[in-house]
Amino acid sequence: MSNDTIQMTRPSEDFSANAHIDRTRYEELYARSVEDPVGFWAEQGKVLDWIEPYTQVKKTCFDFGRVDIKWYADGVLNVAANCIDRHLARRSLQTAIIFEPDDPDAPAQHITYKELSDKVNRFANVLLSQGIMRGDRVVIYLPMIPEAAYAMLACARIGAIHSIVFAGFSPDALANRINDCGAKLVITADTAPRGGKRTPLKANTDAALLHCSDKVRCLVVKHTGDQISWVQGRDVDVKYLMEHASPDCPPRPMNAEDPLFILYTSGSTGRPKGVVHSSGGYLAYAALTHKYVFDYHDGDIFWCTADVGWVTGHSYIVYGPLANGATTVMFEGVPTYPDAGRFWAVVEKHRVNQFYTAPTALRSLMGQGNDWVETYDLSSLKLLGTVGEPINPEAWNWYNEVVGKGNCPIVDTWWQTETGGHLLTPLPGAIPTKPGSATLPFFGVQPVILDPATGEELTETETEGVLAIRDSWPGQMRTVWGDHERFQETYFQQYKGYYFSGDGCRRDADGYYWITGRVDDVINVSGHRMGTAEVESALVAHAKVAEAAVVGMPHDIKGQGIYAYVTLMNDVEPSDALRAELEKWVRTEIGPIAKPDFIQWAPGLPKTRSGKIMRRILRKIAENDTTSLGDTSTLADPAVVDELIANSMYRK
Ligand code: 6R9
Repeated sequence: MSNDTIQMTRPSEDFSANAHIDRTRYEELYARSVEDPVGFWAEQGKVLDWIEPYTQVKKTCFDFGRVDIKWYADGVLNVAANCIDRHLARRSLQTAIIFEPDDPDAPAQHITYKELSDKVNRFANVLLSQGIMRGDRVVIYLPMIPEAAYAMLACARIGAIHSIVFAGFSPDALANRINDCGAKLVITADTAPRGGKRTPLKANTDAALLHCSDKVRCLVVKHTGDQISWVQGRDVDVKYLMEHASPDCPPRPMNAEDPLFILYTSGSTGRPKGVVHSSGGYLAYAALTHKYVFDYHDGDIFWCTADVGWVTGHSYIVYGPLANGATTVMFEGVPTYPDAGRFWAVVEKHRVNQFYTAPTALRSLMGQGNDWVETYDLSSLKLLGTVGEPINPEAWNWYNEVVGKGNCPIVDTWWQTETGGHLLTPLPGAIPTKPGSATLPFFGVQPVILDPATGEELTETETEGVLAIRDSWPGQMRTVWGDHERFQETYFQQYKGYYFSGDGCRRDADGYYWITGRVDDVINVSGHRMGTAEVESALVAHAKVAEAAVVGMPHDIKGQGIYAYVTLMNDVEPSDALRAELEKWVRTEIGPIAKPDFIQWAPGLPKTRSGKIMRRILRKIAENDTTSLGDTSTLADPAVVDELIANSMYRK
């Protein structure tokens, strides 16, 4: 037995006996899913209701230059009808969405499937009245309020493509996304309460729209009633129009491959990419993973704490749960407001059964002491999940013992915006877990570990390299909006014949996968992806900055922090005031999540003779690991490195 085996936590017999999938079933189904993917997915696609059933199941080509991914291509369905209408016969009075507001004293809302249907139909009619048609793009810039789900489903109902922009992003970031996808309409709210503070979403949208076509209209949800400015002829009060709209809007039949949404995500180069997801394959995959990975049973209360601005919110607050007729919690607030017991207060209040969050939140709560957890009755919990970044064993054990009381399996789910749903994850009734490992693949997923230098598949069980996926799964992204070339180059060029994830990975003697983090220039700050290139371009856009290089640094709570090396213009003197100014600048250029944790003044950056910045060295300095800088012989000026080390965050 390997050391890794010793730390295994097995699901209890009770849990396995009641789970959808136990060990035998997992092995059987997994084998079938990779030996006969067409047969397997033909069967699984029945999780949805189809207006026209599919006869073609899978048509995928991973050959570089001709990458083409299609699932259920001749099937016709409507995503909103699958998330709402088909449940009405049995569940019209069941709660679909529990809305828990930021203010703990404000009442929660229980929105039934019937009410959800009413709201979404009206919202869809409002969109139609604004001239939105099938295939048009609609940007959603909303807080975590039920209207965000109504807006998504209303788009799906009429065949419009939504693109949600996280409410923490700045006006510039919003404008770039509106322009990139050519949106006709943006949906926002007056202001967004979060942790007792308010974000001026409408004012941000006003600022963004100055940089967009004057044809873009703006629907406003009056949520807080805060004072906002109003542009006649452009701005529209959604709630008012919904009251006057018909509660009946027939769902539009859509092809399985019609895009459902675009979601922008950071990559290692250039501007964020618009990841495009399909209607049929995406929804089937979100529904199946939600059911099996969280072992969701009828009547359970499911809570995913993500924001709908990220893919986790798309797949596991809205689409997966609602496709399964579940009750899903939407939480407007933050884990630490009004105090560090908020998550657990909400679990107790709504009798939550499955709870899904990010390691960064757990690490920040862990530091506040166990009393915050122990005050509340968490006996409703059956399962816990994590997503977004590797979880350190210390946080895993705390989650398991203090939150789960040793009774709840933990699913550590590895996936990406691009993958639509979970790829590596334990199935809780089937697979023993190890703290920090995403364990084994979901049905139909064929992970491979490649040698980063040669691209060869490493076939030994115990090995380490980069993680790629052989073949396709229905939830896979289909393209980058407006740039299929970029899609191919980003994911299929470096290692031909595979989808390349950008993550490093180790496989242990039991065949378990351990994600070691990104191997590209993407950093993961509190589970949010940030391209170093984006932060660099924001910094160099400042008049006093000549050059900037950004890398990740270890951070106790956030997992990774942002470490920026900044070279100032010749006549500019460094100062603490300038440091604060640059931090503020990045916040307004991109958003608060991109604010550097440390800015180091760098009179020079380590460059090769051809002028390429040697990021490897900058990473080592930011990690305070300067004993093994590796080969520095190609540096144009080695003295630069000593100077940077002497002035690093750790030496000051
Ligand atoms: C769903 C989501 C994707 C990147 C991914 C990886 C990291 C996500 C993880 C994990 C270790 C896990 N990541 N889940 N790393 N263990 N369970 O987070 O999507 O925002 O696109 O980020 O997040 O590095 O490549 P996205």
